[in-house]
Amino acid sequence: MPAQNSDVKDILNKMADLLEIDGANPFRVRAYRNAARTVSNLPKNLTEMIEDNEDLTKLSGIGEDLAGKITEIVETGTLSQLKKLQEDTPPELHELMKLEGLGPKRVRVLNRELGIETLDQLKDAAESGKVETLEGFGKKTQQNVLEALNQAEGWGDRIKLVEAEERAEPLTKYLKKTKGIKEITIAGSFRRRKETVGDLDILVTCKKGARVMERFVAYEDVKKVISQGDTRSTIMLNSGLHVDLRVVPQVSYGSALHYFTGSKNHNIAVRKIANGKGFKINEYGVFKGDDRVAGKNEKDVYAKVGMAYVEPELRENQGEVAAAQQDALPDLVNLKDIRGDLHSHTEATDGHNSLEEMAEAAKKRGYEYLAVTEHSKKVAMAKGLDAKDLARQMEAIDHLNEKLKDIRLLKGIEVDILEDGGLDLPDDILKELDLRICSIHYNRNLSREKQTERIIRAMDNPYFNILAHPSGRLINEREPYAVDLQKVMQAAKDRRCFLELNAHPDRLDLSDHHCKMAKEMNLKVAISTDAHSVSNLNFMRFGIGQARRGWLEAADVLNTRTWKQLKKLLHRR
Ligand code: DGT
Ligand code: CA
Ligand code: CA
Ligand code: ZN
Repeated sequence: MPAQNSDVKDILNKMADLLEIDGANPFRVRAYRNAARTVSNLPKNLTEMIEDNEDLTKLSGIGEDLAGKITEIVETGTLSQLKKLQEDTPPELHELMKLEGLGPKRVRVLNRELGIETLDQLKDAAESGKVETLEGFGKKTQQNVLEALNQAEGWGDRIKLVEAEERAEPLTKYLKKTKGIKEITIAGSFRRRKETVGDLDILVTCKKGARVMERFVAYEDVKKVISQGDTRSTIMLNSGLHVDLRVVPQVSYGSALHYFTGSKNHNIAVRKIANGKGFKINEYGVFKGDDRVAGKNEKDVYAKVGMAYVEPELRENQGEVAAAQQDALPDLVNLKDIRGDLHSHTEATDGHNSLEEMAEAAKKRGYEYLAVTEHSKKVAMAKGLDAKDLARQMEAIDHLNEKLKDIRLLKGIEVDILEDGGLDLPDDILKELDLRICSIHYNRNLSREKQTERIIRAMDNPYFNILAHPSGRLINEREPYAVDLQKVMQAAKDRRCFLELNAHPDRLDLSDHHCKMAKEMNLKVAISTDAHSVSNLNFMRFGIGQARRGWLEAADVLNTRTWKQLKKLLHRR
């Protein structure tokens, strides 16, 4: 099984972690981290690049040595050097490093002084007060460690939606080749576009169930067959992901799709309504007595019990059931409603493509505009722009816009919000831009009050337009910083600012819950990809999924507007 880009990224990051714990040269550690970042933003599949003999050393931050390692990972699925390092390091040590507030230095101290190798051992040590006695730790750190352990408990069980897509795509392609297969759909949380997925639930219609199952368990990426039957089987992939497969007859397809899409709570609520009307509902159909009165397609299942069709993203039993009975469901935003992207980076900072390449890619998507929003100077590790650099880029954009047809580049910036709530670039350059998105990358550890105040103070600047990735979380990697988002949203509304729903699958920040909160406050949200390459513009679909989970309609989304309309909205006063 050739490795996916995300596998390569994970292995490179693991190398960096282990080297760091080992006390290796920081430059070496950083080289691995940069390479991991490059890989995760690549426009292409590494397997294909290697097959096509493309020169990997042309990629930013990748020399001969790393190119060789990446090739080894892609071809073998692992890295021999990593294996060696892992043998010398207790396996959970790098999990410890991921905890907020515990860098490699501290993990080394914990390991050396207390012999800690696992999360459980760390928990014991922190609970019994041993951690605070260590040099450089103290009571507060110990408390933080306990909190971080709590938060981390859920990680690892669920994978990001993007990774689920990467695993699902080759598998469904493979299954589709089975003779006699009619329908194939991935149901469950995947179909509901949940930001993380526990396992995959694949639903198939086929007359010969056993034939599908034989092919399923023979998939090359299977690590273990957990169960195998004629209508239902479960496998575990090498990555640890479980996949359930069900085969149902065509007459039950709609009901089965409804059942296995879930959520469980949504199903239970629908079943209750059905029962109240004298129907029985299960994965085989809707029944009145012994008669199947619906089941072939999903829309009929809802219609039969007196409900409007509920889009999968809404099926969380969060009010959608009652709304469907009253025919009062929202008309959810669609990918085709989006007229442009309001957050992107180019090779001027840490992106991988030129202005022109990004513009052409946006045009190809049918967009009217693309905002170029590089980091500001404070973010030195991403080569953030100072006022002079920015002025130069603005000129380049003006120049290019004269040439471009059917697409307009917007002159923007992703300006850092400083600790005191100031912005990282002077007003006299900010005011020349088409839009300003503002974000926090440093001083994440302020108290909830201070962080909230800091953001609101930044919004007092009349050039503040959009708060980017508002909570700062990275899914399964970093918790949000402490902040009162409701208060921030109210302040944004009062000042005619907006919030971003960052569509990058590692972020999806705002959460679905916060999207809904914004909608209820009538605060518009920008769905933006934070693209660092042309292919990243495709992340828009994840943002759309999240927005739909948050009940957003086209009118709730800023970038469904034409540039003419948008321009007015961005002009505060
Ligand atoms: P996940 O895998 O944790 O991300 O979440 P789901 O929603 O995919 O859950 P999963 O894989 O356990 O089950 C798939 C669907 O099957 C679930 O969304 C609804 C349905 N289902 C599973 N167990 C039950 C149940 O006990 N009652 C009902 N009504 N539906 C169930
Ligand atoms: Ca599932
Ligand atoms: Ca399942
Ligand atoms: Zn960005």
